[in-house]
Amino acid sequence: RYRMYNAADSRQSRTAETLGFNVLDNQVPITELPNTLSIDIDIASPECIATTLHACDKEIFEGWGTSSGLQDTVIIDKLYKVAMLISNVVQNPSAGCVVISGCGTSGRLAYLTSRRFNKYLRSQGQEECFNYIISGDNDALYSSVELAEDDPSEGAKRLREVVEGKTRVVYIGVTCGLSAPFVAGQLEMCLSDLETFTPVLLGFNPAHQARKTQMKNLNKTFHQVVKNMMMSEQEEKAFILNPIIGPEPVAGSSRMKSGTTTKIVLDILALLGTASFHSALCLSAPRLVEMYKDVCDTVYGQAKSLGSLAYMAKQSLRNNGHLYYLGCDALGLIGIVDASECRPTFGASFHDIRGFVSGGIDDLDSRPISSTLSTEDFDSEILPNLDACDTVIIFGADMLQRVNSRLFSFPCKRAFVNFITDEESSSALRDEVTSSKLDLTITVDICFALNFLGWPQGPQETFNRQKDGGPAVGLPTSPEAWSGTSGKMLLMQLAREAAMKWTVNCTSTSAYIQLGKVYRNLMVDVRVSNAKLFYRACGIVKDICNIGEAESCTLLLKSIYDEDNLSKVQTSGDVVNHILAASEMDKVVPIAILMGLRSCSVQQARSLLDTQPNLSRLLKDFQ
Ligand code: F1P
Repeated sequence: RYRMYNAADSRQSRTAETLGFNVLDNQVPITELPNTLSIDIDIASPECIATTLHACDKEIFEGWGTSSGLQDTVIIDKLYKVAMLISNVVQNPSAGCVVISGCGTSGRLAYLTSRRFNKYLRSQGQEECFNYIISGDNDALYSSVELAEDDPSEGAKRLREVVEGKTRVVYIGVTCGLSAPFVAGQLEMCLSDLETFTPVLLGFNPAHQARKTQMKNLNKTFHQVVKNMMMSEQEEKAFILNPIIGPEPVAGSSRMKSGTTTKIVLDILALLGTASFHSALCLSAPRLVEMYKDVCDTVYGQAKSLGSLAYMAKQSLRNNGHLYYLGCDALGLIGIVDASECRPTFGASFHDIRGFVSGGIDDLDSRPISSTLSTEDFDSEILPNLDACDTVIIFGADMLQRVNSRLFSFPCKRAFVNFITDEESSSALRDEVTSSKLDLTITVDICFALNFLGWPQGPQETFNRQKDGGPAVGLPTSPEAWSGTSGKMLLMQLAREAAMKWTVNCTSTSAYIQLGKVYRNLMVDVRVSNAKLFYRACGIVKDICNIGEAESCTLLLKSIYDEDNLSKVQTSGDVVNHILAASEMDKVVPIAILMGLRSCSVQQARSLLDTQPNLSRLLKDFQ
């Protein structure tokens, strides 16, 4: 298999051009490369899949190649500079704001961060100053609307709306691959008015690997935008935060490592930017990175249990059952996000994996979304129909306390994942009956990851009681220590969120790997829903079938249009037409691959897939 990858390396120059990424230096961007550590992930046991994901995630903290990942001193230095700018905005929210923007997973993390820190500012009696933008608007928070990512002018328009009336804006544009036109349009807008904006670009490729295809409505490439950013960066009027963290465990699946690193970087920036409210915690960027590393190691320290959880999930999906995540607050939201990402990544159906949040979506009133996402919806629509093939995973002790007791009388599988920080150590689990009705319980104890920060004395409950006029026993004694106590809560929440993200990403990815949706470490059932994914799909067909790029593109089009003989209109159409047509079709990439390997017709490839839906197994037979 390693030999296979060496061969793949030598094919990279062709792939690069197909992908339109890097015509100059003929390299596939790091975020699109297959990771050599996960080469055998498709034939690994569930436990081994978890340890492989851990090995890949470690690169976030330990670096990749010659890079030092998140510990890179240049990156750490820039984190402080950007945090200082955020802090200025936090002190003066009427004039300024922080805008975090991105597409897909990046936009979802923008939302989660701004939501979390606005709540925190409110709890400190401060004005909110974090805003988020996601391409495709709020519906894209919980379902993919990927075509919207390709429009730079829409990005600029949205940014203009959000910053109206503000004179100081810290703009953080997230695009893991340094490629999203939606973000490029916003960066360009910021660069044209550096009095108002300080643009920050967050992504995980070296600047020279930024995408080099021409963008519609902008007349530039992303690479040119990055060059302009670099010029302004010399005067500290713009910043590029691009730690190199290595390729994804499933090639190109930026919801995984890149998404997690996005969360960590945004958390650190916002924590340091709001440090005046939790000064007692003495936070530093390297120590925070350490904390997340400890959380990561702790989660994956449960590789055996994570493997069992993913096996349960896979069994449900294989037997046409479903997987449901239930959680409170951000844990619920992260579950919903993970579930929604399985559609574009693995060609999953909307019903396969679904997440629900207790209390529903509380803070989107002004921009409502159209899905049913609350645990009340789960209770009324899903619960009555649960059967033995379904698996329900309850995340967090708070969710276990609130879960509808009827859940325990249905014939489904039930798992409980608890993330222990200080906060929960005292909360007793519902009762013995509940625990005996759980098929699997996983306890992730992340207390120690947090302990090094030197908490102010006194438990949270005591602090709350005093605030409500209760007895003053064991209270924090100084205002700093008080602020530290709420800062401590914030850190616990952020650590739990990271643990949750690792857990659900591992569960769903592992389940789909076991179901054969990944071949070697390539996502062979990716949905072709925007330009980046169209070109990625071409690259996958080309590499697996070992053919030229023109041929791979033709196979993909045949599969998209369900036609062995393509018409002129079909072959000469714009990429956007292919994407629109592909959105109507199922199994576009698997069919194209099989046609390439078997030299067969679209229909024959489709019948093969009907007999053996495990694509990975099918491909192994043919290679
Ligand atoms: C944005 C994104 C990913 C998603 C998929 C399509 O990528 O929506 O979040 O998983 O790969 O693209 P990026 O702009 O952050 O690189």
